[in-house]
Formats: sequence, structure tokens, C-alpha cells
Amino acid sequence: MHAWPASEVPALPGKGRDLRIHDTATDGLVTLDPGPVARIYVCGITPYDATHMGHAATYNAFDLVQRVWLDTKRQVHYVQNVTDVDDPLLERATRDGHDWTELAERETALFREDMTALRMLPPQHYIGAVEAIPGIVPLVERLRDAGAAYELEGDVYFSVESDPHFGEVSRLDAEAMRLLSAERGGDPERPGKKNPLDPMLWMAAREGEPSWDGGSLGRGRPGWHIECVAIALDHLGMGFDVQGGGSDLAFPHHEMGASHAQALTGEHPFAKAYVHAGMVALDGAKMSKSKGNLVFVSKLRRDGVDPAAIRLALLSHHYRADWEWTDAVLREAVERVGRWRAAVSRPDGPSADALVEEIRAALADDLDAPSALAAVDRWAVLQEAEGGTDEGAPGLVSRAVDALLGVAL
Ligand code: 5CA
Ligand code: ZN
Repeated sequence: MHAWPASEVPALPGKGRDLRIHDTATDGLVTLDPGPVARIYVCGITPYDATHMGHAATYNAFDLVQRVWLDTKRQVHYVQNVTDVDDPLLERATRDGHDWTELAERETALFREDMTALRMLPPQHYIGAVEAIPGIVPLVERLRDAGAAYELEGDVYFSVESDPHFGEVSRLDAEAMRLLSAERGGDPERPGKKNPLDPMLWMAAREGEPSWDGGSLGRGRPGWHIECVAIALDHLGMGFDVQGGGSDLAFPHHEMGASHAQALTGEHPFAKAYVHAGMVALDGAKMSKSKGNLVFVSKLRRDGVDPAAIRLALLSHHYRADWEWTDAVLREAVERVGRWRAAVSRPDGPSADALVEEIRAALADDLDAPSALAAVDRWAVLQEAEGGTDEGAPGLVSRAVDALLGVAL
């Protein structure tokens, strides 16, 4: 699949700091040391009801990871998937009487437009689940042949007991895992499974549903977790730097994915850090497709809201916090972008060298975007109150805000 066009990232004087970020697996901050090419996999959308503010907030967090790394003069190898075949997508297409491929294509196109408008840097590899199927089948066969997977009425399940590290990503107890598994696409109640938590790797063809040639597995379609594993291993390999997504992906998705990959390769870990963004709510409940309490990026854009303001609204919350989308959040962001634009539109101003370092320090410290915004606010207040004589300063602020925060002033 093609991704979306990259907005330019202005070069800044000096060099950024190494990123320290919260890792779910250790529940602590880790300083990443990615070498000259940093590797990151971010779980992509299931393409229906895209792009809501929850999606946008999560992709904003990982865009910041990329920008911090780019500022350390590294290259970034970024991979993202599109879950373009899965139960919820098929259910939605059936409910609305749409062709599922058309629904997926339309929503993926909308997502690309929203990402472009928000200046989110694109992945180098943007891969659909359907196009990954030829690579998924041999992985499932290998797991089965190694005794890490078993067949149940034609379906193939992964045995969680085959990975000694199972449970280390989310660190949840068995009961919590069971509840979340039932809530998030698993089938712990299905009779005949070796362990209720075992997730499906390959689902035998069902009447009226799309299916593909699965070689020795028979016709069917892939399970959710193995899709991301196949794409990540193909394009990044084991031990990549960051596996990213919203906190609702820690279990079962990232836990199972790590175990699939570890059982396949005998290596550990799948990713060096598992990074999770908080959940955005609306009207007191997590913004979710199933509840339908959604605010869409595209709707705001159609209503004439400046994408820079949408982005600032996202940045005004720490990525790990759960927060609520309200009109006030957007209103404050619109005001802020106005103040910042006025401040950088003057020919000179107070020196901004220290400000650039403050933004760098804030982002390198577990992506503390609110502190970065506060630092820019202080410079803008000084500019308004006293001005300054540094001719390069407003341009430098503009470039830093664009390069590090993805906001075009
Ligand atoms: N296709 C899978 C990942 S392989 C998936 O979870 N798709 S999704 O469309 O449901 O979500 C895409 C990303 O947005 C995921 O990282 C998910 O954790 C995140 N996300 C979904 N809802 C919210 C929300 N309300 N707040 C923050 N992030 C969210
Ligand atoms: Zn995923």
C-alpha cells in the first residue's frame, strides 16, 4: 500500500537528546539507544470510523518519537499496518450493506488525508493485512510444526505456553487477561482450547466471508496478532526499538504478538520498548467505534478548523494520560496557535536558542509535549510584552515548532 506524503522537517542547529520513554513491559522509563537507524512499528487502523481524535492522539505520540530521533540525526525506519480484514471491519460492512474492500479503501484514503493534514510523518512501509497473507501462512505453518500451535475444528490456535516470556509485556494476572481477551477479540469461552487465552492464528474459511489460500492450513484468513508480527519481522526483524499503540493494545495484542515472534525465532525480546498512549474519551467514555462517541479529524477540517490547532489540542495532553475531548480543548488550541503565529510574524524577538533546548529536553523526557508547549508560550509572552532584537529568533521558533512538534505556524 502507499502511505501519504511527508511534510518537510526543517533542520535545527545542534542536535537533540536521546529519548527516554515509558516501557509497559518494565513499567519504567528506558533510555533508548537505537543506533544510526531507529526501528519502530506502530499498529495502524482497522479502517472504519477513521480518523477519530483517539486515533489522532495515538499517532501524534509516535510521530513525536520519530521527530525526536530525527533531531538526533538518526534515520528512522517506521512501519505501520492497516488491518484491512478482520471481524469488526466485516461486521460493519455487513451492517451497512457495503462491500468490505470498498469500506476499507475509503477509510484508509481518509486516514491518509487526515495524517497529511496533521503533518504526521508517514511510515516507509505501510502494509495491509491482506497483502501480508502470503508471508503470514508460512509463519503459522512453522509455529504449528514446532508444536507452538494446534488445530481446533480447522482453525489454528497459538499456544501461549510455548513462550516462556508470555505475560511479560502487560504483566497482568490470569483473570485480568481472561476478561480483556473476551473484550478485545479473543474467545476464552470456546471449548477445546488448551488455554482459554490462546489466540487464533488462522481462521478456517466461513460461509459468506472472504478467504485466501493458506497452503497446508487450508483456505481461511489470518488472526489479528500474527498479522502485525509478520509485517514487523519482515520489515524490521527482532529486537526493534519501539512497538507502539494505544493502551488498549497492550493486552492481548502486543502481549500475543511478542509471544508469537519469540516462539517463532527463539529470540527475546520482540521489541526493546512497548510504548502505549492513553485513551481519549468523549462524554465520559473512551472514544470508540463500537460506542460511536466519536469526533472525527475530517469533520473538524470540513468545518474549517485549522489542522495546526487540532494538532496543538493533541499536544496539550501528555501522551500517557487518559483525557477527555471537549470544545474547550479545541478552543484553547485555536487561541494558542493565534498567539504563536502573531509572535513569530514579527521580524525579530527574544533569543530562542534556550527555547529550542527546552523543547528538546521536554520531548526527550517521555515525550512531555505539554511542557514543550509551555516553553513556547513563555517565549510568545515575552515577545508580546518586551519583544527583542534577535533577528533570527522568530524564524528559529517557527522551524523548531515545525520540526519537533509537527505544527506549521
Ligand atoms: N488495527 C488495530 C491495530 S493492529 C487497531 O487497534 N485499530 S484501531 O483502529 O482500533 O485503532 C488504531 C489505533 O488507535 C490503536 O493504536 C488504538 O490503540 C488507538 N486508539 C483507538 N481508540 C483510541 C482512543 N479512544 N484513544 C486513544 N487511542 C485510541
Ligand atoms: Zn497491530
